[in-house]
Amino acid sequence: MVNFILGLIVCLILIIAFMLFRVQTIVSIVKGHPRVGFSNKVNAALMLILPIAGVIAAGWYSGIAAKYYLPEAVSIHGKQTDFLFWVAIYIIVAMFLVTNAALFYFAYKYQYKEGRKVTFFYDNAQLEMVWTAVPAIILTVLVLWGNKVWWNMMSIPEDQKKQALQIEIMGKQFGWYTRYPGKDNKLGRYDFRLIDEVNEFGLDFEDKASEDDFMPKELHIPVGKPVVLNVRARDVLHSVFAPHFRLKMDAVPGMRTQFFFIPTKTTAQMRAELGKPDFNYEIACTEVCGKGHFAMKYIIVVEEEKEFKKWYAEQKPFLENNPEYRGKGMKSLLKKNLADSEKNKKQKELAEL
Ligand SMILES: [Cu+2]
Repeated sequence: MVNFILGLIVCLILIIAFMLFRVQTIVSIVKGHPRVGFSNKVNAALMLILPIAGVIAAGWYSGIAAKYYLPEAVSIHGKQTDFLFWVAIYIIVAMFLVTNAALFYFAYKYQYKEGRKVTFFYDNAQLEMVWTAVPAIILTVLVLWGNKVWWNMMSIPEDQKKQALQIEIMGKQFGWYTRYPGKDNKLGRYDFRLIDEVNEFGLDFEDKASEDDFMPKELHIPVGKPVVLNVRARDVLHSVFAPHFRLKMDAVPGMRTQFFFIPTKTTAQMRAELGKPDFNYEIACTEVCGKGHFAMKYIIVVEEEKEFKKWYAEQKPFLENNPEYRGKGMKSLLKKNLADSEKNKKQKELAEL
């Protein structure tokens, strides 16, 4: 209520000020003075006050908004993208300030004065050259640099491809499921037709590479080592978003997407730096994927290589917990389906007789 009354008062003051200016203008016209009088000076002064007030307000709000910025980047490409981002922002802000300062200052400086005449020039090739060339050079540098950073992020260098840890992450309404390749560092084959309530990933256990695959409850990765996330979705579009690693990749049904990154700080280091002993890196889903979308949180644990290896060795393959799946795969499923359909066909024929 108080805000409403305050707003009303401000509106009334503005309306009264506007009416006063109108009256003053009409009076000066009646008196035979030129149309531009005091209000011309007020407008000119406002041309200086407005941008200065605007810059102060924007500076003040940037301080408040800083807490909504992305957290510190803890991946190699994350640092590169952040640097590029801030260089671009500083250039944009500097250009904005310079051009707008000129715009408002000129409006002030060349306010109406009796007897002053405008200078008319048709064209100025030098000016055109400068304001075409300067932005063109700056934009070319930013685009080429951005392109380099983009390809650094999206392509996996050959030497790191072999030693990279391959992890699969699957989005499903509503949670994330991860799979590690086990000792052979090779993720086994899968097929959606093999999915059931236990075999969530639809793993094909006729493929030897599937036999040692394991599915932990958290994503563990070693610090300073390349990691490849193989992303897929089981039902609708999801999106893997881990802001600390500047990692974001859509999980698309029926299509594998990939994200390559190298973490640079362990969870323990981050906890010590922030003074938050319960801090965790996490993944959130950034695709509005249904009612339980908010629940798609998954913890990432970054640890020293030694700890990671120890954890890795302790994990039990899926087959060890579910031995009844051993040897079950696409071939046997297709054979079974074929036999079933033949049986059905025969039964149908018998029924028709
Ligand atoms: Cu989702």
